[in-house]
Amino acid sequence: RHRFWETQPVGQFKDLGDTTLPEGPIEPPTPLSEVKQDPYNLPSPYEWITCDIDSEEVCSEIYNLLANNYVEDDENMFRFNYSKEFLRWALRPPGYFKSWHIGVRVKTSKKLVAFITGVPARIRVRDEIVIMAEVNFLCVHKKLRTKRLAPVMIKEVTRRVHLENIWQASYTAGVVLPTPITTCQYWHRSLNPKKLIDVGFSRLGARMTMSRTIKLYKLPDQTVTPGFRKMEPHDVPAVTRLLRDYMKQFVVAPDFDEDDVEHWLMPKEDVVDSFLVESPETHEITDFCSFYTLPSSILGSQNHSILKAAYSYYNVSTKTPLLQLMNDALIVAKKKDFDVFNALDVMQNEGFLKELKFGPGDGKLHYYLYNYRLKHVLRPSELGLVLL
Ligand code: MYA
Ligand code: JJ1
Repeated sequence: RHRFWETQPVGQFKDLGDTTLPEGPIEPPTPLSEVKQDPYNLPSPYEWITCDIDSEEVCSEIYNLLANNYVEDDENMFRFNYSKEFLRWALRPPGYFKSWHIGVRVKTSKKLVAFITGVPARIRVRDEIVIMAEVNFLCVHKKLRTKRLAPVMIKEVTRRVHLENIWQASYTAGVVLPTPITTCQYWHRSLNPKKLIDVGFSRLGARMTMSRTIKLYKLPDQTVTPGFRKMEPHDVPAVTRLLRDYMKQFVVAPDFDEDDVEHWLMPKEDVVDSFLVESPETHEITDFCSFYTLPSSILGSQNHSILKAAYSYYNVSTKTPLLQLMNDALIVAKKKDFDVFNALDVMQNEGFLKELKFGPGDGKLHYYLYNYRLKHVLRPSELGLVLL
């Protein structure tokens, strides 16, 4: 069934439910001298490149490859359109390795036709901190699909990760592979229902008119929580403490330090937005919410070419009810002209999705670990990890 994945150190379908297998690494590390020193062979028309994402030209080539060939929904109506600024943010976290930004070019034309990336992360699994690569942006040009290029790219990124003495990875996919640690549901909150309906992202509900629908999704102009404000640089230590304490409850979650929080959560225009609640009395930071900007190209519409989507990222509520905090997040997202606010049913998100008028989407997201076994599949609410 899975001729490539059956050869890899990942949980296999046949082992699901076998609780005699231990939790933890599936294979031990090998001495670095035993890691293959030269790249895997590509079919002869192609060559490996290490992408210099500092270069405006290279960044544009990656942007264009992804904008034309990356993930689509099941009816091919929308395609993720990560911005260049977003890609630079996603690919240059603290301690990143340039060698993990891997492209494939056609030797003769130098055209970029495939891409895969890793970035380093400390991920806590129960009470172990595991150094991992987060693998993302695997993309093969539409004209080169089903030629088994993806397994070579995955093996090459694995080799380059091993060369840094890192032996585990985390990744997500819309497809089922051996074997998910959990499967999450996408939920969507309409902010601009008329546009969403016009472009086929959503439909008029039964016994609903356009004007009733617009009224249903109306939001206040101003946030309601006293002390709700944008995160600022001086908040990094307090937000780190708040987040670290909150993330303890999840089985799998990032182990963020202040450098990570500064990189991943400081607001960056059109990339990531973060807000917090500072108690007007004590000036304590008690709550936090964030979302990232990931537009999609609209493939069929006469009237619109871009769907502006916000994706729920990390949220922490200790004092403000999560429902109210996320309602304020919706209010600021609407003000920033997002068309839709998306969220997965991870962490405590189930506690606000239905109440805040999110509806389930037609997409699922499967989460995976490479070379790390869990005894049991997790519930989405046990997962504290959001990948971009
Ligand atoms: S998920 C986003 C993936 N990208 C897209 O969906 C964009 C649009 N699609 C494409 O560009 C292509 O269809 C891709 C496959 C490139 C996805 N993850 O070359 P093929 C397996 C893993 O003939 P193509 C993201 O970026 C498939 O089951 N494997 O197929 C995270 C089959 O293997 P098997 C996948 O369609 C990526 C084989 O590939 C995926 O031309 C994490 C067929 O290859 C997928 N999304 O190309 C990667 N889709 O026969 C793993 C298909 O066994 C990282 N396949 O079923 C693992 C950790 C590595 C680091 C380890 C360090 C220690
Ligand atoms: O966005 C998604 N689905 C939308 C559009 C569906 C268009 C037809 N297929 C959707 N819309 C309904 C919204 C509605 C609003 C009012 C309330 C009820 C709901 O369902 C889906 C997620 O649901 N997105 C995708 O399919 C994109 C791919 C997802 C997998 C991504 C994996 C790759 C990431 C790797 O890093």
